[in-house]
Amino acid sequence: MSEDFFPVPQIWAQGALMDRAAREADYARSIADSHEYWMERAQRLDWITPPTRSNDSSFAESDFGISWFADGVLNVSVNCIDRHLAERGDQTAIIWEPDSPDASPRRYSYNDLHAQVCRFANVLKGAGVTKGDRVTIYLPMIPEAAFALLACARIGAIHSVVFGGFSPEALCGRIQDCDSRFVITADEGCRAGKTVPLKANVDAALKDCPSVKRVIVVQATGGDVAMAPGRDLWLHEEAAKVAADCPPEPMRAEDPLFILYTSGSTGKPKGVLHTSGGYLLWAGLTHELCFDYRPGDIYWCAADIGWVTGHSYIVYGPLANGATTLMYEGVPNHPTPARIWQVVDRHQVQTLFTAPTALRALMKEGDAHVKATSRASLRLLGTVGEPINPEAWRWYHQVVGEGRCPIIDTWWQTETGGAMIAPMPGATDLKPGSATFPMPGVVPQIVDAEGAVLEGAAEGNLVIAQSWPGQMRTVWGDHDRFFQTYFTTFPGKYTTGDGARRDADGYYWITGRVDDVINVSGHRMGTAEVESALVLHESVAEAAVVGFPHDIKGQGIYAYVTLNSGEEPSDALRKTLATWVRREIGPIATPDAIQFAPGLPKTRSGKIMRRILRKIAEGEVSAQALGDTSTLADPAVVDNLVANRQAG
Ligand code: 6R9
Repeated sequence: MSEDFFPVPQIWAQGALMDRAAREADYARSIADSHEYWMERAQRLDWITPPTRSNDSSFAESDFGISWFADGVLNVSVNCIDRHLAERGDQTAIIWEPDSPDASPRRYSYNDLHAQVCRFANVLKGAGVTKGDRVTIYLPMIPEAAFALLACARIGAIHSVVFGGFSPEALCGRIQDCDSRFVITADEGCRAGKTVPLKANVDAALKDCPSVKRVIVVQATGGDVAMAPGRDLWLHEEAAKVAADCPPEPMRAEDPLFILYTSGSTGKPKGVLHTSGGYLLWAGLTHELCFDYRPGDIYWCAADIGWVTGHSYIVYGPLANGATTLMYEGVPNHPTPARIWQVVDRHQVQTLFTAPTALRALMKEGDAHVKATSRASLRLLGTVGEPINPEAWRWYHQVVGEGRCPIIDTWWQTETGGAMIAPMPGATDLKPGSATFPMPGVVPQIVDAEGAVLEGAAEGNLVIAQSWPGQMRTVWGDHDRFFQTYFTTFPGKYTTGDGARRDADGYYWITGRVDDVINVSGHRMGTAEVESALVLHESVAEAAVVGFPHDIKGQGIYAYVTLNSGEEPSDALRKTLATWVRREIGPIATPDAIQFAPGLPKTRSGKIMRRILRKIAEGEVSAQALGDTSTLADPAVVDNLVANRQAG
């Protein structure tokens, strides 16, 4: 890894929110005077009843529970909308850039946002949604996606957003898991010039979800879709019938705000639950600290609302801070690799927040597409989702930002609600590839396999020693799974599932997952999920899935498949299985390579030795690389695997 050093750039050296000394002092206070610190920070929100309590959490089994600001009462949508109206009602809250560069962008002021969200909230109420109900949202990147989240928050409904790229099967599972009776979708989505049949996918999913009573459909493309009488409602028709004002529901700080499903090392995705007060505070605070947002800035987080980054840094964080947030319907490199930079110029974006996988894809197309645009408005460049390789970091810094913008590499997870380890533009000297230092109140530790805390320069498992406001509160419907998954590997600490190194200067470097989770284009994928999908196919007896290095995606999906006896391996079957997984989960889960394996390397106790499968997928096939295979039940299996390796 690179050990280069990039001091705070000129444009941030003065007038930044915090300089280095201020950041250090703020952090020290957040730990030493935690209660006072968080009581003060809580004032950034508008409370109906201000909290008197701060952190009441424990990671110990005996009194396990996460709770912040428990006696406070607030409404999240009021904090994101109403409280800004007096001062900036006419300021743009959301800029929407459509998929096609030929279509017109749309702008919504905070006043517009208020009316849109209130109407949407009244439509939901009219459809029978009440406080605490789960509402599944399956939408493309259109403004109504932001309105839908905030409309749920306004009436105290719990939203569960399902990424628009997921299949009907995946959608169905997520609707069933949280027993959702309401779905919000659109006729179709539009991405990279192609339409996505969202309503048709919902119809397919709902065949196995009899609990769903109402489907609210946004007219996005105007495409022809079937509407089930008595179940499906057009949003625009219903919105015309209701008032443009909707009184906000008072919510306790620990009332649920949303569920978001994410992959873990076991088969079934987990419904990560976030609550109202702590989450919003964390999203807003980290948005302010990491991006040093200034009134008037145009801020663009190029994520999808289907992932936590979209929740925290397109919607909740920026809107809580009264910012102007840009939502982009399309993909960064369509219709040309210059598209992302053209959008920057078109809207004079100051802050751009994207993922390493997008940068690698754009980098491959050459610098000319970047240089054909101005990008003079840019002051800060953010990244999230996976470790950024120093080469992509440098390209982002030198070619995109022309050396003047800091790279804010934010490490965090769906579970953490917002950034945990990240630079601040005025305070942090950067090292390419390092997420640098913890946010206030975050106590990262590096522990060895036995859980011993390593001090100073060290490498090992990354854990967090105490709670922070944005921490997830539970796994929906399975509190024990929450405890077992995150707090038992290293008792008394939150296990992140990531490995990390801390260098002699105290900088943190995330080295990637240490569990069976892989990161494909910044999307989390449990290998077990792909395996479960494969073994559902009638020809498949057993499957083992591992990640392997991929130039653009970061990691690709490599599947070893053992067929049922009598089944013949063939290229056609390989294609069938790839399509099968795609249909079961979604395009992001499509295997990049499928290798038919008469047998998998197993220990005598029947455990698959993934270490060996990973090495072979990586192309490391020497006896030395494969290591000790003597504990395998049948060491000859390995020779067959090596001989039949697929080029990923
Ligand atoms: C926000 C988000 C979480 C996993 C996480 C880690 C990886 C995210 C990273 C990063 C290195 C960064 N990850 N940001 N690794 N540097 N800046 O991505 O949430 O989808 O839950 O993924 O992504 O492995 O554990 P989520």
